[in-house]
Amino acid sequence: MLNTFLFSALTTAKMLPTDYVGFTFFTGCMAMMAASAFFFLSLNQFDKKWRTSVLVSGLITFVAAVHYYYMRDYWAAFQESPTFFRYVDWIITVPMMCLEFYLILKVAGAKQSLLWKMIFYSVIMLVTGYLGEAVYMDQAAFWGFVSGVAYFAIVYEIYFGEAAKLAKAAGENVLAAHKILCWFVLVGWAIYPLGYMMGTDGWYSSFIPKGNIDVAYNIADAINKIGFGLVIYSLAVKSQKD
Ligand SMILES: *C/C=C(C)/C=C/C=C(C)/C=C/C1=C(C)CCCC1(C)C
Repeated sequence: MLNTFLFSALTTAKMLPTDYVGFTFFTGCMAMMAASAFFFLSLNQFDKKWRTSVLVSGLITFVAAVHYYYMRDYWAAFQESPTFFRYVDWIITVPMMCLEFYLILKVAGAKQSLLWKMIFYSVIMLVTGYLGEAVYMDQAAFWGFVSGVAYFAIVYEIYFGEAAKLAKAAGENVLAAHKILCWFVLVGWAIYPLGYMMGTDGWYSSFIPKGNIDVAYNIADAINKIGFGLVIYSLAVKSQKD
């Protein structure tokens, strides 16, 4: 028994054809790797002004690819949510997504304080989310609520705050890209709290069906990280043309 367990933990674990969660970890890993290669290999075509933004797109998917490589293994070995790796990934990549907002708004004079404000909100959002999901699971609804408030602070900032004002002053290409990124945050990021409510217990449990939290998170990550990167990539291509 112990031997079989060690065997599966130390070598490639067997995957059942019905393991759809494992499937999303594998495809998620592959998609993040492919996206990173795409962004990195495109860097040469951009001048200095846009290169940093596209580089950050590639770093976001690359950091995710490395975490997916571990999460995929962890799931295969234990059939359990790799919550720890998940949050380590998010605490690195979500601030990098805030950095993308800041970088494209710099042409309109974005200050570093905007960047730090958004990073602050995202750290609160993720630390409290982790507390509810992994530490104080019997208070998941409370911590999820605190996390949700921080999430809405980000949404407010990009739709109505300083970031929104800067976007209007940054020219039509940046404004168009900013608007799409806003949609990613409002709709694409909303999948995460939904997944959280599917995987934890709280007042919402009577109407949110129980489901696998990892499937929701894996789909959301692929949409948001690769999608975000592609918006930045297209903005760079477009701005370089005109
Ligand atoms: C690449 C990873 C991204 C964009 C992760 C985003 C994560 C969130 C927007 C998570 C939000 C949560 C809430 C709003 C409430 C419940 C707890 C969280 C952490 C799942």
